[in-house]
Amino acid sequence: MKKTGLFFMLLLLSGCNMRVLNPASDTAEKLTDLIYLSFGLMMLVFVIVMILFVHFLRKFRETKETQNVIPDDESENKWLELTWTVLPFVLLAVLAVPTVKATYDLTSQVSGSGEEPQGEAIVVEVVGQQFNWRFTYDNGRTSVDELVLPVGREVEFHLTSNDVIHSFWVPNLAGKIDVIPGEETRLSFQPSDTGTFQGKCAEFCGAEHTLMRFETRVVSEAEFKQWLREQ
Ligand SMILES: [Cu+2]
Repeated sequence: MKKTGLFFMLLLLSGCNMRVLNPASDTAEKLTDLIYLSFGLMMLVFVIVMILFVHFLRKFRETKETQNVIPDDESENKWLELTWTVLPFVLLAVLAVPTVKATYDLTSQVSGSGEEPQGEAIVVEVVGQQFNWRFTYDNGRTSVDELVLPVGREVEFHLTSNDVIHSFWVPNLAGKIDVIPGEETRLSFQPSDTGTFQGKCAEFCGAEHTLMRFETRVVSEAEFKQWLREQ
């Protein structure tokens, strides 16, 4: 018990910085909102259950008077039964509607329709291989384990793998997307903040899977243009 208390204390003091709760793109923001919504609902259920739990513990505790009393057997209670049938439906609906909506939005954005990206979007070809990431830009500039993106511009990734299945993930910027040999998957988002964000492979892919990390730098348009010209 003491150890658990200490653990939560440390967690609190660490001011824990969770990447998925620190969105820096339009897509990541939607995902973070969903996490908060489901967490909020869970807490609501948890608190209500705990209050009822303590209430019943007190109400039905054994006292001198009730020691030898066996309460009446209640066979049904229409209102109670309705409540615990309908309430979960309501909770699930509250959770399901925004989740399905966000999933549709993101999937149409992610998998694209195979059309060319609209207007201003920049395209980055991504190749995952044991154990690094290679990024190729429109103008032929390539980089390994270093992804540079301009802030406020839609980016479209075309991803494929040279060997086994990997998964492309920058928690601050978007959800995971599988990177599959012989196939092209797509992902797009618009970074909203500048900064350096860690990306990683999120699918176990071999001995050095944990080292399959890359750095994502979101910079100003001018810095991005300059970086593109280098090399
Ligand atoms: Cu991998």
